[in-house]
Amino acid sequence: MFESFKSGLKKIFSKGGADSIKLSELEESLITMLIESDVDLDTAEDIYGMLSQKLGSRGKISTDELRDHLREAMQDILAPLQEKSDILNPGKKPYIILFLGVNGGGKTTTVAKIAHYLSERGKKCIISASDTFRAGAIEQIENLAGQVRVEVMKQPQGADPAAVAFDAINRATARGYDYVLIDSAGRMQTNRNLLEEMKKIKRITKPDLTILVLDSLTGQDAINQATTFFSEVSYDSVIVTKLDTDARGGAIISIASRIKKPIIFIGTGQKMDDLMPFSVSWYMEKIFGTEKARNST
Ligand SMILES: Nc1nc2c(ncn2[C@@H]2O[C@H](COP(=O)(O)OP(=O)(O)O)[C@@H](O)[C@H]2O)c(=O)[nH]1
Ligand SMILES: [Mg+2]
Repeated sequence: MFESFKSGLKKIFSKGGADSIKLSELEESLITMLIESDVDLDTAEDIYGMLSQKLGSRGKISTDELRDHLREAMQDILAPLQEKSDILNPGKKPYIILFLGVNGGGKTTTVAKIAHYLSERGKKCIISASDTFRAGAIEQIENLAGQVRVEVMKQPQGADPAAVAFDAINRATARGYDYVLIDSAGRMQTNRNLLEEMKKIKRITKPDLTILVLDSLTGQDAINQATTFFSEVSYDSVIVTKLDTDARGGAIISIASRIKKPIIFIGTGQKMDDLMPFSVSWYMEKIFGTEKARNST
């Protein structure tokens, strides 16, 4: 995971041979490396700006110092976005979670993974199969939910997604379930109908938490599209998927700085267990290596 980010950093740290780096040479190589690792330009420039402020007017810096300052700068960007609230103790029953995101991003898989995560911890869930648009979507969620033994509320393809969710909420309320997890459709951002459909789902189900599911591999364009499109449908937090296949790893930083919502979980594979709560220290360890991570935080 994140191999090219790690090796890019290593290259920066080994610049200047011995153990010190000329600042004049750092700006271009650092920003280029960050961009190549999928950090967006504004954020890359911010990181360099924070770094150069920490360094003041000195002309040279040791690699150890550079590493520490860079860690701090990146941590400053990420830290405010660490989720504090606990999804396991929401204080309301049933707790309604709506999942949004573009097609192929990993929504349906993530809904099933979250259902698995919660039911393994003794919580009773029902999934609403509210992607009634895409052929095969209902079978897909039924199949995944079957694997993790979670109930699905469904209607035939083409049904009103909000009506399915409404049924799921009624059932959960009647039976004292803890969570309703609502999958949704995700056609392209330009599709006004989808936007209206999502607004309607939100209006009718009044979710307690709305999660945007983002594929870490789709890069800058996807973040742009997602922010533009979903600015019309508000959401509270983000789950980033496919980090297992993301060698670049900078998408996390870009998402954090551009979207400014807490990243609460990350997807790390196609299996139902491949989900983990996101932690800034875990990410920093992955990027910078465990050795330094133990000393700070
Ligand atoms: N490697 C990997 N694949 C994932 C992950 N999450 C989802 N996928 C795959 O991405 C594809 C699209 O996922 P799906 O849940 O159908 O996306 P949706 O269209 O947003 O509902 C499927 O083949 C999933 O198995 C992940 O964390 N890692
Ligand atoms: Mg889906």
